[in-house]
Formats: sequence, C-alpha cells, structure tokens
Amino acid sequence: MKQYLDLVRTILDTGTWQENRTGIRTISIPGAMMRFDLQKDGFPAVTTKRLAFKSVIGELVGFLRASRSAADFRELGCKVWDQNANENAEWLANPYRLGEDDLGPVYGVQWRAWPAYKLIESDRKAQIQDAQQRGFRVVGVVKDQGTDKVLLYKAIDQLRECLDTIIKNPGSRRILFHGWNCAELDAIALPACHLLYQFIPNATTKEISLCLYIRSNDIGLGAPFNLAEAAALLHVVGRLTGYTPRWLTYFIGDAHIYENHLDMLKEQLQREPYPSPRLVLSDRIPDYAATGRFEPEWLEKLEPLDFSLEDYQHHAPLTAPMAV
Ligand code: THF
Repeated sequence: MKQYLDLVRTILDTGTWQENRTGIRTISIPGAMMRFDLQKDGFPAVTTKRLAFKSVIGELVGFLRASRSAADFRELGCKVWDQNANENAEWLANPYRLGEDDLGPVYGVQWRAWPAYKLIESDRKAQIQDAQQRGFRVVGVVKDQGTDKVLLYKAIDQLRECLDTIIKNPGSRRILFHGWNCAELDAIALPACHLLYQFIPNATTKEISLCLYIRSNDIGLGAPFNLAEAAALLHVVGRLTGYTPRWLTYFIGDAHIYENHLDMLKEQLQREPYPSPRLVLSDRIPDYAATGRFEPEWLEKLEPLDFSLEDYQHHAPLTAPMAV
C-alpha cells in the first residue's frame, strides 16, 4: 500500500486548501490514480493503521442487497452510514426521506434496481412491444402534450447485467454500472462518490480487472474503505464468472484530506507499510471456473462471514471523525 501513502504525500505537498459543504476545510488535488495488481500485490488493505474490514464488508454486502437504510448496514456490521442518515440537517428536511435511518436510493439501489421509465406514443406498437420484451411493464396511460402515451417501468439490475455480459460477451467494453442517477440526486442523503465501475475481462488469460471512478474521495477515511470494497467486489465477480481478479485501477476526481485527519495521516507517513494480506472467499460461493454453473443470485445471498482477510499485519489503530 505504498501507493496510498504516496498519494497522501502528493496531496500534502501539492494540494490547495478549500472550503466545502461540511465546514471542515480540505487540502485537495484535482485528479489522482492508483493501480493495484491483485495477483502480485495481494489485497489492498491499508497496513499503516487497522482497516475496519468487518465494516467494509458489511457495507459491500448491504450495497449488493440494495439497502437504503442505515439500520440494515448496522445489522451487517457497518456503522458508517448512521451520520449521513440522521445528522445532516439538509437531508433531515428532505421530503423524500422515509424516516429514521433512511438514506434514499443510494448506491446499491442504483446498482441493483436503477429505476427506468419510457414514455411511448400509444400507437407505436412495435416500440411498446420491444420494451415489454426487455422487461418493461406498462404502468399507465397518460396524456402528454395532447397525445396519449404509454408509461412503462423497469428496475434495471445493472450489476446482474454486467455478470451476464462477462459470461456471454467478455470482449465487450461496455461492462459497467453507474451510481450517478441524475433524476434522483434530489432524493438521496448523499450523491454517489464512487460512481462508475467498469469490468474488463480478458478471455485469453481468464483474468478480470476493474476500473473505478470516484468523483470525490476522502483520502483519510473513505479511500481505504472504497479500495478494499472494490477489490472484494472484483473477487466476488471473478468467482461467479470464472475469472481471476487482476488489476484494480482507482481514479479519483477531487482527492482531498480533511483538516482534522492530518494528525492521523502524518502518523501513517511515519510508519513502514507491511506486506498486503490476502482475501479469502468462502468455498460455498460457487466457482464458475470449477463448476460451470452460473449462479448470479449469489450477489444477494452473500453474508459478511463469506469474506476473510488472511495474514493481515497492521500498525496500531488510528481513527478520526467523519465530516458530515
Ligand atoms: N463522508 C465523508 N466525509 N467521508 C467519506 O469517506 C464518506 N464515505 C461514505 C459516505 N460519506 C462520507 C461513508 N463511508 C468511515 C469510513 C467510511 C465511511 C464513513 C466513515 C469511518 O469513520 N471509518 C473509521 C471507523 C470505521 C469503523 O470502525 O467502522 C475508520 O477509522 O476507518 C465514503 O464512501
């Protein structure tokens, strides 16, 4: 995890101080990238402090189940959503908030059930039929600008579609899922930070890589979580589709360090990183390469105990407050 420390150093050396929505200043740089070879370098867990691995995995499992309540994340062992659900004044006053612990249609909801609508003129029968064949359901007929239109709806399981494409058409360069649903930004606690995930399978080597784009990344607290989570997701997708996880490339838009994280990060810079641990997935998750059975429903059947870190050597725990 030398790359993480290098990024921290680059931000401290070349960044500029900025104000933001939270009231806690950040030092930031516009654009950064980290790239990990999961085969050679192992699992990208920070070693210069203790990574809250259970919490990371709880968050991932919650996302895979399309959770939108901080209570669901807590039950899975992840408390990091409590503050965003219940302490941000702007969100508390939002009419779309369903009550205590609700986060709105965040990450997993978009990953697994992106709401898609079509409004088609009633006499365009071929279009309506085509949409229905693709799983759209007619939910009503509306008058729009003087013409009758059929309203159709479908919840798109983007992640499931990625797995299907990896199996059927691994050469595709369109195997991605997106968390940034512009139509729902007004109805969520926090617009997605990690928002674009692209899988790149290699049918020759049977290796699969992931490119992730994060529009805004809290390097002290968020980055260690988001990195580990992306790597764990790539391991799961690889297992279910018969590919070995290889490269994780992590792109950041605004890469920033909060002022109240400086002590934690400066302490980490004094520490010598340990060799990375290994991620072990439980044997009950079917290995497509071995069984030839494609069982994408495991995406939502996973439990936190299906993930374990082996040989995780780390320095003493350090933490800092999250900016809300
Ligand atoms: N808001 C801010 N300001 N930073 C973020 O990184 C962030 N997220 C998610 C949503 N809003 C955010 C929440 N993710 C921690 C870790 C991840 C978070 C939020 C907080 C955190 O406090 N980690 C501590 C304790 C972990 C624990 O014990 O569970 C740590 O020391 O790692 C970015 O996705």
